[in-house]
Amino acid sequence: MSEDLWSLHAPVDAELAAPQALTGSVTLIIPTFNEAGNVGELLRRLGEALPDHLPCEVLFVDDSTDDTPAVIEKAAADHPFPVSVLHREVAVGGLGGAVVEGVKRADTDWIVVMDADLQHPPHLVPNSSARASARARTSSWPPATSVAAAGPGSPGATASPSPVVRPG
Ligand SMILES: Nc1nc2c(ncn2[C@@H]2O[C@H](COP(=O)(O)OP(=O)(O)OP(=O)(O)O)[C@@H](O)[C@H]2O)c(=O)[nH]1
Ligand SMILES: [Mg+2]
Repeated sequence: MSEDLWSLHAPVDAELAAPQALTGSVTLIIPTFNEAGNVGELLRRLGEALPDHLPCEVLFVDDSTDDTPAVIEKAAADHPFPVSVLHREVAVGGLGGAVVEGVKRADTDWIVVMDADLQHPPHLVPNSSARASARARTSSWPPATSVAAAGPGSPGATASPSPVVRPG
């Protein structure tokens, strides 16, 4: 299967098919539940994948009962991009509620939602976000903030209000 599900779900468009320059800043929202064994490796892979010029921050929204927040905080010091963790004592809404909480706090142009369990390839984040950005530029409905979500097994694009790209 192609790594880029955008191309599987969106109409083929020469402009969108080509590598794009991403316009704007990105918040990576990563919901976590007991991912202490994965978050260090995930941040390491993100560090390799995210280009220096991409204004990007990582926000973990955590409902864990293990030491995931402490592992994130320790690993965060090793990365050039801002990494923060919001630990919720009460997991209102579970996974979905965590994503909503992250979206509320993000103030960047773009939001990418990805899992912490290493199922979503970080190296697809930059270009997939850029393609969402390009699509927004050619769209008739300019969203103030658009959402690019990373994840396998779900639609590559939705109608509105935001373009959704899933680079996993
Ligand atoms: N904050 C928060 N994160 C959650 C919760 N449940 C799952 N997650 C996280 O959400 C992401 C997706 O969860 P998964 O259990 O991997 O879901 P999935 O990918 O659909 O299922 P698998 O195919 O079994 O991996 C992971 O990063 C989890 O740690 C929750 O209740 N709260
Ligand atoms: Mg998973």
